[in-house]
Amino acid sequence: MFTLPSLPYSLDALSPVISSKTLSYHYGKHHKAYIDKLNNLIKGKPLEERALEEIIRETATDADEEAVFNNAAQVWNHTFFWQCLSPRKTEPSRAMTDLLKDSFGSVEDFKLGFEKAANEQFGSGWAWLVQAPEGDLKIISTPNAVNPLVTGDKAILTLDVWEHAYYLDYQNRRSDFTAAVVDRLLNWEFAEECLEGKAPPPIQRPHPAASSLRH
Ligand code: MN3
Repeated sequence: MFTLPSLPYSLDALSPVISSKTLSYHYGKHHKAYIDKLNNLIKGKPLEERALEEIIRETATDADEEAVFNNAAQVWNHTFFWQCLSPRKTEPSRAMTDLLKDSFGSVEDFKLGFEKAANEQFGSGWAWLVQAPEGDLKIISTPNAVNPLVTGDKAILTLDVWEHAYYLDYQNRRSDFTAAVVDRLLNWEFAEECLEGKAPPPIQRPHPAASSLRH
């Protein structure tokens, strides 16, 4: 059984950019619901024996397992997303700054591109900073639950742009939400760990013996 990982900060730590009310619903209701649904869907099936990342990769192109994929990927996405946010202001390291300049022209151009991808993702989905297998950084957006485990890229940062992520605080003003998060909450220290491969995958194993979710 998968269990809800603890948040890396308190529910009010991201306020006012993300209110404690939003975070309590987003983490305590939405994220938890994905975990509960996933557990129910894989109960008694071979998939129950697999690691979360394996479940995601194995069901990504299987129309018969669409519900499993959607819930498993959303479990992964949210666990990753919470780590991409920091109550304490962080800045890209020199090495990260150089990479961002090489890929996007400047840190500011990255931020504008990332916000654009987040704002223009039609309907529910995610914006991502990823590292392609060739090593260059890219901005991508994905619909619904799709994530870089499916595209074959390494996730560095993400932003959830499902309405449940911002509607209580910003109503229809998604671009105000994305600008505030990019300006004040992005966790560049976590991004650096992801880039260097030091950050553990969000969730290692599904089983009780090793089921404390790493974050
Ligand atoms: Mn969400």
